[in-house]
Amino acid sequence: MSGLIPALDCSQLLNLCAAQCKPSARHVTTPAPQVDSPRRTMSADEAFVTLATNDSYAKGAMVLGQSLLNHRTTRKLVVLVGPHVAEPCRDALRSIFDEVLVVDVMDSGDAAHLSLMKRPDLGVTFTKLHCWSLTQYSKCVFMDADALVLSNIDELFEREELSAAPDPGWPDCFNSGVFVFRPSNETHEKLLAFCSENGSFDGGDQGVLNTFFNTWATADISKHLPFIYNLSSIAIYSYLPAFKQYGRDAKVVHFLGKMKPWNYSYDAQTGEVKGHCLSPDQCHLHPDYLLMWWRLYAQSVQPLLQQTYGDAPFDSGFADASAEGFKLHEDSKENQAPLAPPPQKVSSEERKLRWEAGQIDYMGDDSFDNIARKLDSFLK
Ligand SMILES: [Mn+2]
Repeated sequence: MSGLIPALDCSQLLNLCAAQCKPSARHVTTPAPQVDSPRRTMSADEAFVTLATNDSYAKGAMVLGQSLLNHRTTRKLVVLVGPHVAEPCRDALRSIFDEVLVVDVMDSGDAAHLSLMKRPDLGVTFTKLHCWSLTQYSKCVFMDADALVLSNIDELFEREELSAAPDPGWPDCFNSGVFVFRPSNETHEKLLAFCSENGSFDGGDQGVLNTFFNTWATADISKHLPFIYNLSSIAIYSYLPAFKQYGRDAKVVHFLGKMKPWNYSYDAQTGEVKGHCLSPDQCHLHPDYLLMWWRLYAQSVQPLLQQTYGDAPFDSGFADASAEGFKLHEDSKENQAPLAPPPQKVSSEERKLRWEAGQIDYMGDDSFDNIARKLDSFLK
């Protein structure tokens, strides 16, 4: 099953089906990025800031940084790295970012909440709070390393602290994957004190920041960033008609959730992402955005890592026919074979286009049994 069939309730499903009956060919178009753009004239006291606590997130940070460069940002690029990020990764980061700063990981220590969230890795994102200590800058935009920029977003610097987009799960909270802030030692210290006194209601930085900046939801609408500055892949599938209407305006995609683009692999020969939707609960990532991420990685980041690692082995993320992941993918395809329409092989991209054009394969891939199985997997 591809990521076609979203997690919808019955009424949404009906809306969707009605929408499908009209011919519409909405799909994500790839903006043509300017690769290897010359170094920009820079605004020295404003910066985009991201965070990488391990080598995987470092790859994400490299893709994010490169996407900002490709869209010709005029601001500086800063990455905070944890002590475990390997030296060759730091070297690669240095060729994309203006500053690579090592910070100590500051765990929230709130293990109960963290396990509740089933995201034990979230504790380390407390390191994010360090971004307030970057007082060499007057204003910054923080972006998670699992974000990808689709167009120039320098206009975000016209906003004030704390500006952010609503969280798709609870829109009265902001999502802390993209936010505008003003570095300040005073705010930094207040945040740390607040954090140690009150903990975090979700065990992560988003809980802390939302209770600290607790007037965000009501006080000043100019601090609500439009959702297109932090479009989470989960939201795409929970409100597909809105994505069809507004998705083309997306400026930042945020690969929210457990599965990240770097958890897949990429076949550079065929240009296909491998392992997408091996299991239904991993299908949150929109295949077009996932492919965009991997193309950028293959074009600009992997060659950089190849250089900094030299002869030392590293996980390129590229699929190799002999690799275990590839075999797994092939095996799972074989297991699903009886469910698929016999010999005619349709790519998931093609199926999506057909679905969107109202050409739904009711007897095959899009059969009610398949849809029901998909819904069950989300509702269990
Ligand atoms: Mn994130």
